[in-house]
Amino acid sequence: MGELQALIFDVDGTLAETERDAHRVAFNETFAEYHLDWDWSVELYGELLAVTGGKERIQFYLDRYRPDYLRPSNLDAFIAELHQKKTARYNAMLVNHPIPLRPGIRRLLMEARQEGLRLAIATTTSLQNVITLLEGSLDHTAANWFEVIAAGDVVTAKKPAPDIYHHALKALGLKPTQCLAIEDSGNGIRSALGAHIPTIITINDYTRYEDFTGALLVVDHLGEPNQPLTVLAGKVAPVQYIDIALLQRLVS
Ligand code: XBP
Ligand code: MG
Repeated sequence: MGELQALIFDVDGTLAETERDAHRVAFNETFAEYHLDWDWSVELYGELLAVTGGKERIQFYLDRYRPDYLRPSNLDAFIAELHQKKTARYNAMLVNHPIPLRPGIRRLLMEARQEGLRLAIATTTSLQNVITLLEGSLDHTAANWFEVIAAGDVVTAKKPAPDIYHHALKALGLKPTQCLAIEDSGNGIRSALGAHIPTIITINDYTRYEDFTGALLVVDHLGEPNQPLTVLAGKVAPVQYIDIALLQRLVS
């Protein structure tokens, strides 16, 4: 394997717990605004997360759970409109109430920058959502910390397809083995491994029982000196937190 040159981060569930209390709420508020009797409970949303991408998730919900819904003839355009409104609500929510980053994210990003590692993002969420999250929760300049932000509809096939990671690799001009992906979900790891990028997983409540076969390491979070991580799978000597030296060792 080549020496580690870049870290590629997933966003939702990896950088911050954005799904349950932000994306889900923004979807529901939008549905209410349109007087739709669609209400995504915390539990149902866990099932809907099987499909990545907000527009694709709405379509999946209708197909799977609402055969009764009388579809308008321009359903795709209607879903796109709903999704645009949802994105606006999500962004307003994050500006007013920034969501904390998960343990170890800020520390690892700072260390990566210090060590001269390149940074990128590969996500199925919309670009504006990523920028708002980074600026509100990390630093007002943080969108510039990432050389590549591969997001949303920049590819047609979203995760678990490998396209978004291929896109990021091409933009970085790196081989997969020179990179490491940090993901939180089964769809995420399938996408990264599909592009042959070694991957570590930080689980969360929605993803903890998913299939992470092929992960270099599965942990509950990246850890901090005062908040040790728990290793769930993978061969690694006992550690309190994941740092760049450990990531270098993992990929070498
Ligand atoms: C997670 C997703 C996204 C979000 C919603 O993305 O699947 O669809 O749930 O965002 P990630 P949009 O790859 O970062 O885990 O509504 O903007 O699609
Ligand atoms: Mg994710």
